[in-house]
Amino acid sequence: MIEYPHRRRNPLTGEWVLVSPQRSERPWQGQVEQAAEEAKPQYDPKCYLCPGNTRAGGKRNPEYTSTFVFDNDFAALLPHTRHEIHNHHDLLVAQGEPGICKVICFSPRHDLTLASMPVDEIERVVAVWASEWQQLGSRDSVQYVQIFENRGAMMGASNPHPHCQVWATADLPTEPAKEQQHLIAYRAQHSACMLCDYVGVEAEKDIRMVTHNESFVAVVPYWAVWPYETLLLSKRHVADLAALTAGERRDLASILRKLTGLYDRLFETPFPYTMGFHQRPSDGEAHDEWHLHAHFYPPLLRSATIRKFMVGFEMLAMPQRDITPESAAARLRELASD
Ligand code: H2U
Ligand code: ZN
Repeated sequence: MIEYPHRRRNPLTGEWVLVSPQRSERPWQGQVEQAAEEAKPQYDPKCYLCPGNTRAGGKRNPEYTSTFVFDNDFAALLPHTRHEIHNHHDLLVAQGEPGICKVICFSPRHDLTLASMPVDEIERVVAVWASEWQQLGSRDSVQYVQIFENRGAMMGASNPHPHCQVWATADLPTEPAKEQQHLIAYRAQHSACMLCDYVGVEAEKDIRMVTHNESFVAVVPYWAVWPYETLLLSKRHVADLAALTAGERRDLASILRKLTGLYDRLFETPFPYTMGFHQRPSDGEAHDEWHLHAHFYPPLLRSATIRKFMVGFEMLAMPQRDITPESAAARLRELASD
């Protein structure tokens, strides 16, 4: 293991992260505090996602009993926008961006999370993700479908009721576009899939692996930026959620429950994060280079309230971390064996 300051390359984006392992020995300056957590009711009459309640837009939710999908009442993208370019000046380029934004409630229960839902209920969520991805992606105007969950007030989630969002866009957004470019280049150079190779490397080294099952692995990637960032990868080379077998969907549900449970135990707090799936674009091409994966980006550093900020050098130069991905993985793995 490298014990001096070094930078590591993210092969998915080509971006580098500065790792300063010598600094994680510095005196402890943060205080360990537990965030006060209120017990949540199973049903909250004021929640706009609970069954039977009225949303901010005035629409009423049905008395749903499993998952529930609706069009976001405050959508960032609108379907009838014209996809036209406005460049009156080379320095002032804009383009109309048509799209669709939906919200998916995971459960009628206000108090559950992925970590506390039964696996068969998470499996239903996985099935809804797959069908939303497929349905939205099959529209001519949609090139890419992003499924993501913001969890916790720290990440801007507006409501604790378990839910995620789906945004479908007419263009390939920045992050998946970077990944696609690097996946294609790796495939051309190595005649192999980057992420299939990466699953092999991590399985062999076994120092950044957090948990795994027959179909999925969760690792703290070698190039992680956030202290406890993880990458969830399918073992089989599949490009999207819809291509998973029933067994793989179940394994995905089960590893999601496991991983989010480990996160919650890490600082004994409901762990905030943004997570989301990267899948092949929905532009009608085969995209053999794509390999289904999910990124978990949690902001916490040392306790329920002490988070990492991306400021200073990180904003102006490059991201930096002290605790190594290997020690973050070891901490999460220890919790798995408790
Ligand atoms: P977040 O918790 O990740 O912010 O997601 C909640 C979404 O739900 C958010 O995008 C939408 C917000 O626009 N929303 C509705 O569509 N209807 C409502 O009544 C409130 C919130
Ligand atoms: Zn609710």
